Amino acid sequence: MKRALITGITGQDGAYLSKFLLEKGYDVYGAFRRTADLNVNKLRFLGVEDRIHFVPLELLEYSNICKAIEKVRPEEIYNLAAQSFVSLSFEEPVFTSEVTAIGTLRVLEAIRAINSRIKFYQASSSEMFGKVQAKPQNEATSFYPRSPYAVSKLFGHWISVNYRESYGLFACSGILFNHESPLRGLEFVTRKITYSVARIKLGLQDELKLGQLDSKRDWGYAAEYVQAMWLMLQQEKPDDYVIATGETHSVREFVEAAFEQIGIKLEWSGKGVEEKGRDAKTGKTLVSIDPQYFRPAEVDLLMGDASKAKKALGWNPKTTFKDLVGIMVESDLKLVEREKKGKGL
Ligand code: G4F
Repeated sequence: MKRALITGITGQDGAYLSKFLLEKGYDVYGAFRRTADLNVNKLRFLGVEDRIHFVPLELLEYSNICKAIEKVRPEEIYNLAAQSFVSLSFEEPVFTSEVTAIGTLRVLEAIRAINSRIKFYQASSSEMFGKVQAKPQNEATSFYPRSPYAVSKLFGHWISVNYRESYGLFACSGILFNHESPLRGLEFVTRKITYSVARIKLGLQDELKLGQLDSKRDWGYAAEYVQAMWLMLQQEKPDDYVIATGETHSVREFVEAAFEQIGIKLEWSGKGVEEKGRDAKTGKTLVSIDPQYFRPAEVDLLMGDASKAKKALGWNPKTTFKDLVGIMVESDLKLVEREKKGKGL
């Protein structure tokens, strides 16, 4: 039985990857931070929380990472842990860098010291393309990060490449474009939208307040993206791959599609911070702008070209943008109904 160690096991990707690896017959070890409550909600949602071996691991402590690796003796390590909220990285740039950038280096150093045959997956991000230098973006596109988060991810990416080239580590970097699901954190725009739409439908909320409506993202389905992580580590040689759908949609389009799911057509009026989205039938304001959600520097457009992954890994995204919105709204309608009855998740 192969052993995999996953950092960031309690997040969206950690949960989907755990389920996927368990189905492949892996023994899955999940790293958790002793300083935070162990929140297994996402793992429970997928019905796998009882099958994970939890190990304490703190990315800020080198010796702690070594202990976890020595104890687990994994064949594969998936480094998914990060301070991954772009907005927060402007408020906490030093912490973000310590965890997201130097944390990755600590894991690589520990692998090099303990067992350089361990295969390593680094969760890189399309945010590294930032102010994009080409459209669509692929593995050859120059990076131009626009936030402390993206700069940290870029360090994690290059240090993984560097350890592969310098020390022969089997280190792969998956440059994943935005990937969403019912397990996405509520701080991210897609889930904030679908959860709010469900609350509006069930009469628990009047309005949804958002920031930049015209940012465009390449949104895929997270459950499919974790398969690509595993596939990268099963290749003969380590390499880096862009994982994306190849389609781009604005936040505005996501909002419109989400309201359509509950039978509401939105009509827009006004400009800038005065813009409103109204129910075309009733005229009721459902969406407005709150400048607190604007960022000091924005990434305007992301659109990935995953040709390399399609060819080399045989990976293909299947869920369409419309289906993704549908899956998320439907799941949140069920969740909010339960919450309304006082049952929670
Ligand atoms: O959902 P977001 O916060 O995701 P963002 O910044 O694209 O980053 C996510 O995807 C990356 C992959 O490219 C990951 F690396 C990263 O860890 C994270 O998972 O924001 C998407 C867009 C932005 O342009 C933002 O300004 O939505 C815009 N937006 C508009 N109103 C909002 C809001 N974002 C959030 N979070 N909340 C809003 O109210």
